[in-house]
Amino acid sequence: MYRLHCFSQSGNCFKVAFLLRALGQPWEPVFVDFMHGITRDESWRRESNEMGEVPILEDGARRLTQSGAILTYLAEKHGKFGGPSPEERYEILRWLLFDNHKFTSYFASYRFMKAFGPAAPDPAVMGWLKSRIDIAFGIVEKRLAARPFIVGDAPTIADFSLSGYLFYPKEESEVGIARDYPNMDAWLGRLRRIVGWAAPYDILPGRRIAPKW
Ligand SMILES: N[C@@H](CCC(=O)N[C@@H](CS)C(=O)NCC(=O)O)C(=O)O
Repeated sequence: MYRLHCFSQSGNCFKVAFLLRALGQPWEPVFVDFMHGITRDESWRRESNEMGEVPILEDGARRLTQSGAILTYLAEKHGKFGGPSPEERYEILRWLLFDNHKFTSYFASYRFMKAFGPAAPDPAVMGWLKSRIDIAFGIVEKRLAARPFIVGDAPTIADFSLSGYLFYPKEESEVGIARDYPNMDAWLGRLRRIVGWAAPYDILPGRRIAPKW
């Protein structure tokens, strides 16, 4: 049985949970009290992840972190969603890196400050992040005009990675995907139809928090 260290607000955790479900693999959640700062604790870092981050996936004695590495591990191990050829696998890696650097990272930071931050967000910081989101989302929107999934005709872990934060309620970010990004909106609809998909707050542990700012 896989064990996924996670919490409900984390789209990075959702990426892994969604893949485990789509692969039909049983897993149990291990709740990480991120909102009360556990991942900044030195002993947590020593015992769980020196990078101070979730998700963490336990597979027996093996412990993996970084959602991109975890998705790659699971796709290879279970022979699904990892791309059939070396060319596709490099293409998937290219999009995982883009996602971690520019797509998820800016959007997740923006949403966190808007919905869960300890103080009202600084408009200058939010404006800068939003400009970076607009560029990254524009790139994916254009990409999806020509193909149903990020790498081609079938879903891969690149789709699980890029979409991880986009299934959360719009009120948490006020970024209107349905209004501004029709190709992404249709793509999210296709991903929702993958057997195993469920809304993040229905499958990840931890209390739901109303958006604060
Ligand atoms: N690139 C990492 C990002 C993970 C990440 O930033 N996780 C958040 C929770 S969603 C976290 O633990 N952040 C702690 C921090 O940034 O200090 C991944 O994809 O796993």
